[in-house]
Amino acid sequence: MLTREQIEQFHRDGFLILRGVFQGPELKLLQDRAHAVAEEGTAKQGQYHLYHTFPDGTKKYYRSERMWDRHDIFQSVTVKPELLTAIGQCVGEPFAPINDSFVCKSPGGNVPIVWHQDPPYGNPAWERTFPVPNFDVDIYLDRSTVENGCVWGIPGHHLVGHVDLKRYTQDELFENLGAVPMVMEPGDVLFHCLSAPHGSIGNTTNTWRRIFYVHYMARSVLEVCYADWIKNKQDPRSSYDARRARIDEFMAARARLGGSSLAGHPLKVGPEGFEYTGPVGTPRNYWGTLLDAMPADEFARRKSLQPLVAR
Ligand SMILES: O=C(O)CCC(=O)C(=O)O
Repeated sequence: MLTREQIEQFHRDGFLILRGVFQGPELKLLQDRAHAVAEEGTAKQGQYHLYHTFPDGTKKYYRSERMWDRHDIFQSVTVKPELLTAIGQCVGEPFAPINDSFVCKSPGGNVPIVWHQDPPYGNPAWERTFPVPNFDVDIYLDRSTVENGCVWGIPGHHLVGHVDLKRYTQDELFENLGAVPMVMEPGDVLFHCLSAPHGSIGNTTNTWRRIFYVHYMARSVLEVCYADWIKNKQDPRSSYDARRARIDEFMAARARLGGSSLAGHPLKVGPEGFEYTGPVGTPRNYWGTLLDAMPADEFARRKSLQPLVAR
């Protein structure tokens, strides 16, 4: 369970690190199955793997999609009660797991992820951030360090919608604007807001750096921010209701692996998905409330990515 201070930090910075959420045999199985997916992708076998193309035309595996359909463990960790509790405390309304992916920096792979905001915030039409908190949940499978290409984030700019990152070089974004390296251990979890500027350098070490990403959302976030996903009728799971319906499947996978149930946790499953029922949480539409209270000059300063004054 998060403390009030952790929740406030999350809403202030747009990033929150949770230490040691996954441990022991659960973490080991997750690492092993993720490694099997990485080996498959590296060998250019199977489906839904992504490859980075270097200027000389060579390709390097760096990402896979649809992890939930590959092994029970990916569904099981997605519904770990302690994790769902922390998510519910930060969202402030019912939510469901909507999307997942796996980013894999192999030893010496040297694939950078250039600075960006995640969809939909690369689009300048998003002048303000949607009022319901929207963040990725990043489950770390390996030690992630400055040397092996950890994620860097610029805290404090996630409420102001699109930010013009192209005004700056990649070096400036890493060095001059208050970027922080997210140094993580296996089993740690990072909450990162989709709207928060972030990027990472390539991995030139002999270590792996792998992260399982899960995007949980409230209904309104999917239906407004990702309306195009729903319109894609080729994906039978496109609607919120269809994705929310997978919760039972995920809980069954967790039970098969002997994982803990929701019993004893401040959580319930309702028609709109998981609901946090404890006392220390986030009010509905909280980012809208924060934005309404933000003076215009502060909004403009955050939008321009000027370094924030000491808080
Ligand atoms: O894992 C990383 O280095 C960053 C991944 C990322 O930002 C993304 O997939 O949007």
